[in-house]
Amino acid sequence: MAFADEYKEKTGETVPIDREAFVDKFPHDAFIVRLNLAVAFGSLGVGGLFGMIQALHRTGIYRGFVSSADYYTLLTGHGVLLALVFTTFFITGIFSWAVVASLDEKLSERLSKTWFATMFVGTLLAGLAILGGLTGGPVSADVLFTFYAPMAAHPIFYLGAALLIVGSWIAGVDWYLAYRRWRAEHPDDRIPLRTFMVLATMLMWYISTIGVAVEVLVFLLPWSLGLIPAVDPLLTRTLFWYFGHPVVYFWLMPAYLVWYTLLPKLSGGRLFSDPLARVVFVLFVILSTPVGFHHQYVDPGIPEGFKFIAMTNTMFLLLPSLLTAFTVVASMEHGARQRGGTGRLGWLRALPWDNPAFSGCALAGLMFAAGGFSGMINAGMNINYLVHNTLWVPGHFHLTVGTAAALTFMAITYWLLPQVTGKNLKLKTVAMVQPYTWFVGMTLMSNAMHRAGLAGVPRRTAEPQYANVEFENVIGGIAEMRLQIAIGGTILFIALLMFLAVVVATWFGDRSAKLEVNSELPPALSGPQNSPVVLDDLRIWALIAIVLVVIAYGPPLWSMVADGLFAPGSPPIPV
Ligand code: HAS
Ligand code: CU
Repeated sequence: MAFADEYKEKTGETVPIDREAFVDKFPHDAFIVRLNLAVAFGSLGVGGLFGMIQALHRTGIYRGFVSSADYYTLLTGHGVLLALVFTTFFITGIFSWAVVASLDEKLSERLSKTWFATMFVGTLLAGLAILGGLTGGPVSADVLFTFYAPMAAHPIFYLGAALLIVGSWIAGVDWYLAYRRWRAEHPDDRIPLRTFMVLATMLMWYISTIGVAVEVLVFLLPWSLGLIPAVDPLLTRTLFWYFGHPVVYFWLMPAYLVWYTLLPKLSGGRLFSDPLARVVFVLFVILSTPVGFHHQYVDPGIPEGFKFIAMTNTMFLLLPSLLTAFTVVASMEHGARQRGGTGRLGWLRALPWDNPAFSGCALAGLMFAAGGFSGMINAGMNINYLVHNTLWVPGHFHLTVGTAAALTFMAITYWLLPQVTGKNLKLKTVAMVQPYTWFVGMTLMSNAMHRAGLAGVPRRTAEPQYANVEFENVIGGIAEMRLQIAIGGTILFIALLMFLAVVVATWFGDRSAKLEVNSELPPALSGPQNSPVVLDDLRIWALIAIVLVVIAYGPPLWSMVADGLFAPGSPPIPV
């Protein structure tokens, strides 16, 4: 029912609608965004529950939920539902909003329904395969969210994963076509920043998902169907990690889109520099992919020289995030000073810490500073041997994907949901406290995970038998770290329930005549006109990205396939 009719039915009065919300202007696109958000938040709830169960299980605090054998089923569900499903659907949702809102151009109704349905069916198949593991039947997929060989899943898991990715490809086409329609009418304009960010992210996504698509469609799926006798674990792992690093920027870049384009407004100011934001996204396009070997430093069969190239590229790849830290904090400071903030650090107090959309993004950024730091440690070839496969690594990625991305996504939902539902936020006090609750839970959990990793506690296990290890020179011991992880994990689950309560209350609330938020974005202090037009020519950056990928991956991949496509192992090439 149209909003005006519904209002009249309820109140008997006719109201002039003074809303120019996204949902009023683009009802179908708002519907698509809502569909994506619904799947994202459903996965978030289930995946988060699995997370709390694991935290309690592996720390030995409470082991009554599942057996240690089923732990891996839950661990797979946790990783897939949160890192792959929640993120992807939230991203396709917010990207659809970003493209439509910044171009003032609708998406294709047919195409958007198609990509959503493809992704949704894929998710159902993969989800069923994973949960099948709990039944003890023939369908299972206890392969963890990295799902490479030699562990094997039921074919429907691989099929589901493939559909999720193919759906995201079609979504990219939908956004690109909207851009083309806009371009036909605006031949000389610069690409609006939000759309530029979406297109750059998708370009990186196309280049990097080729690896996982080949892995799944050429190797894992035929292998699980019994069509080929064996796969080469090194080759399939390499194809996975070719995709496995850029996928983390597929999660991060949408958070950066929020930090660059929305956080300055939420802070009360304007983006410091639009050109710098474009440079950052171009750097991600170029450098995100030729670094995957930093996940394989300990793998035999990959020449050290190529691992070294990956390490060097990874260190260059810190640059876009360091530039982001500068630009985003400068924009926040500008906002704070507009709000009357003064002093060298005193301006921090003038920021709207009681607005959850703001505080969530700012706390996510703060935690990412720590997560980025542990990433630098991971990236060093020699120091990686100390932390690889320990609990340090989950400590790192709960700060990055689990906070920089996830908390930003939750925070901006408080701002976005009213605009795609036409309903003002409910349970505002719960929303206000929620980002802080997440922050406290994550501080406890990730800190203890990093320290436990240094003490040698392994990741990916239900039975880390380290109860009696004394860990000298640092406060507390293993028991204290386990307690912190369990308490932190439980607090995080509570924060998640708070978030979902706000979402559900808002979603099922009444539509509002006037929205408390609006989507007008102030222009950047330094606008796109201050940067060269070539920055927007994504074809050039794609070409450079592909050349770097060929240099980084060509020779090692060739040596892996040269000894037979399905044969395990390969002779190292001297460098
Ligand atoms: Fe990572 C492993 C290296 C970033 C996710 N990473 C992982 C895994 C995941 C993951 C999921 O080199 C595990 C995979 C598995 O299951 O095995 N990572 C890095 C490096 C970066 C990095 C160098 N990672 C991420 C991001 C992720 C993510 C982003 C998800 C979203 N990572 C590694 C390596 C491994 C690894 C190795 C393999 C480890 C192993 O041995 O297995 C860099 O991109 C980080 C750069 C970031 C910074 C921080 C900049 C600070 C900013 C904050 C600004 C502040 C604001 C707020 C806005 C340099 C931008 C201010 C607030 C106020 C109040 C003022
Ligand atoms: Cu990586």
